[in-house]
Formats: sequence, structure tokens, C-alpha cells
Amino acid sequence: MQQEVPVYVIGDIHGHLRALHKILHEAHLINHAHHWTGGEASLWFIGDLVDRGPDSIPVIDYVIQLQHEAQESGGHVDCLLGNHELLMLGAYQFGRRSTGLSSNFITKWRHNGGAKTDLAKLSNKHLTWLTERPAMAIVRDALLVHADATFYTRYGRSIVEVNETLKTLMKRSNTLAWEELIEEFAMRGVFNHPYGGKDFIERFLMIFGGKQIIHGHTPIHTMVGGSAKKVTQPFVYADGQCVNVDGGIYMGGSGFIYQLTNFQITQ
Ligand SMILES: [Mn+2]
Repeated sequence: MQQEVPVYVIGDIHGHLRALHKILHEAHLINHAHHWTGGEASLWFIGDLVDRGPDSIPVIDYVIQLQHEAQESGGHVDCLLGNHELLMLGAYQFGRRSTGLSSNFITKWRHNGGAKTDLAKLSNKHLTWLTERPAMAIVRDALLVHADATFYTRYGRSIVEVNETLKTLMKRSNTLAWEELIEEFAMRGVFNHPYGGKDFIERFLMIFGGKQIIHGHTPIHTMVGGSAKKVTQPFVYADGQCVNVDGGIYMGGSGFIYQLTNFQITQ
């Protein structure tokens, strides 16, 4: 039987380039000079590359670099769209414009850890790359989404449809649509809801496919208690149907990499 190439998922980096280097180096996906050594491996970032940390733009640059390097060796690197990518793009595009629903785009972004000096560093290359990121992906039996939230279903009934709808939205200047998406994207915890969680999961997987949901967005320690510093591995819950990969790096977590395994019910 042909050996399957490894698939890795990495959680919310939030502008922490050194932590990212360390994680990738320990996983033997990069060398000391930080170049791709993962061969044909596949690496997915779960979104939220930016904000809250010191190196938002360098992290974007680095993921783009890895994407090119991986491609040259037959590998694959990609990144999902996170709400912080949207917050930053919204602040860049709309500045202090407001729809009247809530605070203006800059203020909202700054409240969520946006660093004002980053806007001037955004180039066309970054903007184009960010707006082309998919919001969802399916890899083997795993459904990859940034947020543990169900708003995705409002934008389509398949992964292709959701990704296309959101890319179209990001190319337009409909501030109300942007604002609504940013609000919905901030929701969290639905798959872990004590009553409705299981139903949300079933519905989500039925609509989009896959047997297991992999997400970030909600730091694991906020779900399980304790400090982010103690989180060193993904949090598997809902009888194995959900995997949270957000190690809470910006709150002091070391972060980690998660290698997809064949899905098994853990109950
Ligand atoms: Mn997020």
C-alpha cells in the first residue's frame, strides 16, 4: 500500500514568528535557516496568523515563503481565513468608516489586538494573498475551519460555495456585509455547547462533509481551565468528533503541531 504523506495542522499563531519557527523546527518541517524541509508533506494553518503578537506581517511573509518552498518540493502549505485576517483587512480598507451598528473598523480591530503600525506594512502582495485564503477545507476525513462557530452555513451549502461567497464578499466594499461577517466570526464554542453541541457538529459534518472538525479560534485553556502555558497538545472533544488546535500562543502557550490521524470514535 502506498504510504500517505503526512498532513499537519497548526493553530492560531497571532504574530509570534519565533514560536512558529520553534514548532516547525521541532516537527522537522524546516531547517535551522527556517527553510522548508518537509518534502511532500502538507501543512495547514488554521487562520489568525496576525494581531496580538509582535510579528504579524513577518508571519504572513513567512507562510507565503513556506508555501512557495513546499510547492517546489512537491509539498503543500496553505492557511485558512481567520477572523483576525478579516479584522485587519477591514481596518485597512475601511479605516474609521462605521455602519452605525458598532464601532468603526479601526477601533474594532485595535480592541482585538491590532497593531496600528502593521497597516502601513501591508503590501498588495499581502492583501491579495489574504483575500484569496479559503475559509474551509477538507483534508482526508477532516473538516478544517478556523472558528468553532456555525455562521459558515449562512454563506453556502458546500465548502466550495462558502469559500467563493466569502472571497466575493472580501473583494467588495459592502461595509455592512463585512461588519456582519466580523461579528459572526467572533462567535465561539458552539461545538462544545452542553445541549446543542452534538447537533451542531452532526449538522455541520452533514452539510460540509468529513468525519471530524478541526478548528482553532478558542484557546484550549479557556475550554478546559488552567493556564495556556500548560497546553502542549490538541484538545479532542465531543467523542473525538472535534479537535481544537489553538494552543493560546499569545497568552503564553508554546503552541504545537497536530498531525492528522485516521479518524476513530474515541468513546
Ligand atoms: Mn480567531
